[in-house]
Amino acid sequence: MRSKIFSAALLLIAATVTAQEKGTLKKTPISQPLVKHIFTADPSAHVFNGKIYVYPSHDFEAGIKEDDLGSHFAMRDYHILSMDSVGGKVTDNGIALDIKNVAWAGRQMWAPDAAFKNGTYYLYFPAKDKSDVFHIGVASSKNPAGPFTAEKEPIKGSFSIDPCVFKDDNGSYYMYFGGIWGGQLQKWTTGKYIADAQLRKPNEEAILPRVAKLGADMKSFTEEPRNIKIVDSNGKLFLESNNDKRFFEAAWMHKYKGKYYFSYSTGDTHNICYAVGDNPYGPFTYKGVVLKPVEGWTNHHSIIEVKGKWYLFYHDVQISGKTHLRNVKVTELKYNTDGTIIPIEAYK
Ligand code: FUB
Repeated sequence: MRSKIFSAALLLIAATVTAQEKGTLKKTPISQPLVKHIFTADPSAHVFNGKIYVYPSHDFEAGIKEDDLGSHFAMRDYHILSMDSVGGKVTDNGIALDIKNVAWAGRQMWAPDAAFKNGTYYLYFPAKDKSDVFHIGVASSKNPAGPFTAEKEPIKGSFSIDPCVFKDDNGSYYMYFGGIWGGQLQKWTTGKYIADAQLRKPNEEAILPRVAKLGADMKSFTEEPRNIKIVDSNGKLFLESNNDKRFFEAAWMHKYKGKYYFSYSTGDTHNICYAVGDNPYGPFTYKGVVLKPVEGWTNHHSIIEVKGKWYLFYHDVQISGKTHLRNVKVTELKYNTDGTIIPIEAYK
């Protein structure tokens, strides 16, 4: 009898732990939020000086009604997370940049990224200017966790959202960026901002992400942003109707065995997909899914190598159950011998 009561108690404890780990999720997650005291999203991870730094958006409840332009994502600052190893203690390094210290920015500090060159760390971040047009700003610091000092103007020629800054083996840096719908990429298809530009029709070619090489100062483009072609196995560009494969937002670039892997979110179909190319400008041939849809509308990620293993940083809404209050996570990513990525399902 005593042992029956003991077993029942154990079962109850196990069930409680599982429910706590799941948070608001209906399914069991494969990994837990890196931090729980603030909401974080869009994690761009890097290894600097042997330590892992995660540059996320800092979600908060602004009380703004949800819409297709993402008005409810009304973020106003950045906090940088750091850890010595995956699975180790995670430190929140406090406010690294506040919108009140960015002269040109009006609202919505969205997904950032960071880079290091010659003793200086650079934080790249999208924000709407005072006329509600997204541009990409840059701020610098001697410390990877900040605080960062922002330039007075956004990067000249920059637009839209979700910068990813990639350093190639020869020391060149490239910024990949863009996001449709609320990210306004559809308004820049002529190279100029067209306020009332429409989204593509289903039978039209999908809008393409952009890339521009960064100048030696890390604060400018050396060229007009170029379109990045993502093609199918026959070399054909995707149509807008191929919305389970075409680009939407959340660009990331990493190199694996000499090939360039461009990964991105498909937005309204919620996949993180990838396409592989032979140089930083593409074209990139679609290969498949990296991360299947997570709980919450958005899907966003970064892929880095740490001590010979590869990791996917991503987010879901485990803590809040609300699309605009997300939490960042990490899990191992594995390749097949042919270089394709084994797709990740974030829930068991
Ligand atoms: O965090 C705001 C936006 O949501 C990001 O810029 C997108 O990538 C999506 O995650």
